[in-house]
Amino acid sequence: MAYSLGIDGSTQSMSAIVIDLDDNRVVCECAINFGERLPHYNSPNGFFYGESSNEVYSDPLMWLDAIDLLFDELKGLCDLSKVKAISGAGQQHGSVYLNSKWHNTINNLDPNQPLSKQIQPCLSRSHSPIWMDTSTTLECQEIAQALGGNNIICQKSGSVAIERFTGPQIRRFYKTSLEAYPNTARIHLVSSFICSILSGQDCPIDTGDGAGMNLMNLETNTWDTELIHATAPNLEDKLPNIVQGDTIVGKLSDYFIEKYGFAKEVSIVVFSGDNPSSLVGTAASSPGKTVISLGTSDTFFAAMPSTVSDPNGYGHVFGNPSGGSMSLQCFLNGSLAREYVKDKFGYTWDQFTDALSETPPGANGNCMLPFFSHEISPLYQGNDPLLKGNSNFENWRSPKLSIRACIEGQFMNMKIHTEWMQMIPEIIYVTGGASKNTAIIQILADIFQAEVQRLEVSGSVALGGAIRAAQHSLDFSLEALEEHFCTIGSEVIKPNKANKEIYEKASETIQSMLLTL
Ligand code: ADP
Ligand code: XUL
Repeated sequence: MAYSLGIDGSTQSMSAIVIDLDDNRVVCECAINFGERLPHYNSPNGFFYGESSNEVYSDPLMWLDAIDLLFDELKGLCDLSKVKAISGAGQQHGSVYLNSKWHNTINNLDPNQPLSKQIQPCLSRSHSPIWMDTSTTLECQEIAQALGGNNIICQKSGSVAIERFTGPQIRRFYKTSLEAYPNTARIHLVSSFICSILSGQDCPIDTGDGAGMNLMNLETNTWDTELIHATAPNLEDKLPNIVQGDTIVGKLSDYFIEKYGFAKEVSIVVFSGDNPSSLVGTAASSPGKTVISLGTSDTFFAAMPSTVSDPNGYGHVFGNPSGGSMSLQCFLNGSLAREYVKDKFGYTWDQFTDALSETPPGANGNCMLPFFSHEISPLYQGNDPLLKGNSNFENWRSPKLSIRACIEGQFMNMKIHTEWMQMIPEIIYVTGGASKNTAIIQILADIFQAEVQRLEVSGSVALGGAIRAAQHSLDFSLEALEEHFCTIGSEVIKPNKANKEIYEKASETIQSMLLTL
C-alpha cells in the first residue's frame, strides 16, 4: 500500500491531504488554522502588522508549531507508516532568515522537543515578511534603477520589481538591519523552509516559487547575478540552490519517523509555491485551463503555451512545476475584503449568501472597488474602498447591495486586470476557501461569461503536493493521478447570458473608477 502526502503552508493555515495510490481515494484531509489553534501568536488571520499597515509579517515559529500539531492530528486520522512520498507548497514570496546554527540544527532535530523550540535559536530575524507586505516601494525603485529599468527586470525575472517579492524584501532587511543581515547564513522561502524541516537538511527552491523573488533568471533558471548584486551584498551565498520541480531532495527526517510513526525511506520532492502547486492540483498544468483561486488572496492563473508579460507590470510569469511557465495575477483584497464587508454588517456567511440572492445583478447601478487594504492589481496604497452609486450605498446604508457590489467589483477588476493574458476562458476551474459559495461563483460565471467548475477536493494546493510527490518519486503518471484525484464536482455553474450586458455596462463604471486611483 502506498500513500502520498501533500502539505500546504498557506496564509491562514497549515493543511495536508493523504491520498491512497492503490485504491485511488483520498484517505484524509486535515487543517490547522493559525488564528484558532495558535492564538498566542496574535495572528488571527495568520499574520500581524509592523509599525505601519504596509508591513505584514508572520512568525515562523507559528508555522513550526502548526507542523507539529498537523502531524499529531494526521497520526490519529491514518496510518502514516504507509506514506511513501511527500511534497507540498508554501504561500509565495514570504522569507525566513536563519543564522549559522541552522545547518547543524536542521540535521539533528530531537524528537523529544518541539520544532519551534529547536529552530528558534537559528532565526536571525524573528519574523518573516509575507506576500501581503507592500513596504518596499523604495527598494523596488533602487533595484530597477540599478538594472537600467523595470523592463529589464521583467525580461529577466518574469515580473517588474514588486513590493511583496522576496528580492525587494531582502534589500529592505539588509538596509534596515545592518547587524542581522550579515548574521544571516540562509534565506529560505516558506516552501523551502518547510521542505527543509521535513527532510532534516537544507533544501533547494523550485523554479515555480523561485520566480516570485525578482532574483531568478527565467531563461537559465539560476540566480541572476545582476539582480542579486542590485539586491544585497553576498546574497548568493545566503540563497539555496534552484532546482526543477521534479527533483527528489531527500528523505523524511528521523524527527518525523520517531515522533509520528512514518516508515524509513519516505522520499521528499522539492516544495513549490502555493499557486504553482494549485496548478497541478487542479489538473491545469498543461495549457488550456484557467484557474481562479479564492483564498486569502484571489489569484487567476494558467499554464502558458508561450510567455506573455503584462504591459502594466502587475502580472507575473512563474515556473510551472510540470515544465514551461504559468501566468498569474494576484489580488490582495480577496477573502479578507469579503469578510470585511460581511463583518461590517455583522452577517454570517449564510446571511451574506442570502444577500447575493436577494439583490439584482449590477446592484442597481452601485459599484465598488473593495480595496480595504493596499491593492497590488492595480497598485493602490490606500485603505479605503471606492464606492460609486446612490447616497445610501455610498454611506454604507445598504448592506445587501454593498455585499453584491463587493463581489461584483472584485470580479470585474479581475477581468480587466487579466486581459493581458489573452485568455478568453470557456471554463474556469475554481478553488480556495470562497469557491464553495455558489452564489459568489454564479457572479464569477456571469461576469466572465464562462462555465465554472469546482473540483471535488477543495484543497488543490495540498493535492498538487501529493500528486507531485507520487509522480516524481514513485513514478505514477500525471495523467492517471489527475484522472483519479482531480475529479470535477457534480455542480457546474453556467453563466446567465442575460447578465452579460449588465456587467459590460457596470465594467465601464469600474474602469472609470480605476482611472481615479
Ligand atoms: P488560504 O489558503 O489563503 O489560507 P483558504 O483558501 O483556506 O485560504 O480560504 C480561507 C477563506 O475562505 C477565509 O478567509 C474565508 O473568508 C473564506 N470562506 C470560508 N467560508 C466561506 C463561505 N461560505 N463563503 C465565502 N468565503 C468563505
Ligand atoms: C501570489 C501571491 C499570493 C500568495 C499567497 O503572487 O502573492 O497568492 O502566494 O497565497
